[in-house]
Amino acid sequence: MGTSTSMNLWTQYRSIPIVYRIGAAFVLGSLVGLIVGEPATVLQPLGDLFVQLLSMIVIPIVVFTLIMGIRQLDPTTLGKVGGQVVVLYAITSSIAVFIGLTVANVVNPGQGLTLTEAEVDTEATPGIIEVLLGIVPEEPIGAMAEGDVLATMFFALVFGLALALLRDATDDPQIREGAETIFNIMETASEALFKIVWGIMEYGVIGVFALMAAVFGEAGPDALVSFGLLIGAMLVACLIHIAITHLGGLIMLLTQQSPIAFLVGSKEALITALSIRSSAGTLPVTMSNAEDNLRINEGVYGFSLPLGATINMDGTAMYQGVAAIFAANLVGVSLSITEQLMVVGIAVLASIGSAGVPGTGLIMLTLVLTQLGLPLEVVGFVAGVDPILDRLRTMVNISGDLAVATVVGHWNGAVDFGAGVWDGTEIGVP
Ligand code: DAS
Repeated sequence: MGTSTSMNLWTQYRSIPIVYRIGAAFVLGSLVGLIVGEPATVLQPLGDLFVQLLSMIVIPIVVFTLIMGIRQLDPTTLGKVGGQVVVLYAITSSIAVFIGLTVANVVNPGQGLTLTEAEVDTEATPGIIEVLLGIVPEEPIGAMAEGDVLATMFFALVFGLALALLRDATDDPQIREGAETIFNIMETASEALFKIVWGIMEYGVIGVFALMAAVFGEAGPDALVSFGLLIGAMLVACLIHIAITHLGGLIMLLTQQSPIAFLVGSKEALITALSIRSSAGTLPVTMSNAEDNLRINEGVYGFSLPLGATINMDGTAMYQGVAAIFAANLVGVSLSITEQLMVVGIAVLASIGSAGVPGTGLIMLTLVLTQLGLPLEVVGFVAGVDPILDRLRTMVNISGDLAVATVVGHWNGAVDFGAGVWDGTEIGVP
């Protein structure tokens, strides 16, 4: 094949929007995994590279974007924005658990299955006090090095606020100018990081293909068939929550914007979340969608999205409800309303202490099952298909993060949605 022909093919390939190339890789990878089976897991390292590339820039993006966000926001409004974000996170996560429990009570996943013996890790996530204290880093650079998003956010928030106050409330012109210079440097760094994000997404076509081939190669049709009801119940609950809570309640009711436009503007982040099962790893793409497509003010998303990637996990909370009913059915018991309300409380609180990384929901399940006195073997039992369930959870987590950011941006006059009616056309996305 001549050079010009291959160049022409390459140009045509690049002309296809990245999100469609990644979506095709997702489907093809799944089919290859189901056809080839176990040998397909040899592709796993190519998928791991994609996740590592995204993880590589999570901390820098959180630091620079959050500080840039504060630059946009007048420090006095941060309290208002922060309060609105946290309250909406708690409300939507609670609704998610109720939806999960309701759907599971109707579908009744796990009935007719018999529990097999399995070793599980019973280490529960840290207590709520420990989690809250852990937000203040003893060593900020250490927290960044360890990828502790919450502690990094806290330090970036405090540093950004200090810079903003130096810029706005100091008589010394030299200090004011210095603060502005640091902000300018960070703005350039933030732009450079978003350039890297789109470069990583180019590789994502290969990474997503490999990830899906490996997971379906390992799980195979038998695993899928035996857990069909569990996956089905989770899928239905996710769709109901996204449709009613995120699109109906948050986007249409609270911002009067088009839900389709919201989905179109969030698609890269949703597909990435489905592919890599990590809210933290998806964060660079989530922020890019907030900036370029949903056109939310950096002052809002720069604060709400890193926080959301860590503490706002609607999908994860919902899964605790679905899996609790599945576990109860596996051992032939039914959960009382009080026990199911306990699941709501545990799921919402535990999600605060859980990081947005693969498998968080599975670890959280040990906490819920312990509290309910249900056998921990269930965690090992569902672990086989968790890579698939985790993708659904993470997608809902990201959808909730972006929907809340859109509402809070709208409330604070910080969403321009294309100067009026935002028709969902992609803006600035290669
Ligand atoms: N994978 C988690 C996340 O990144 C969600 C989960 O495991 O429940 O949000």
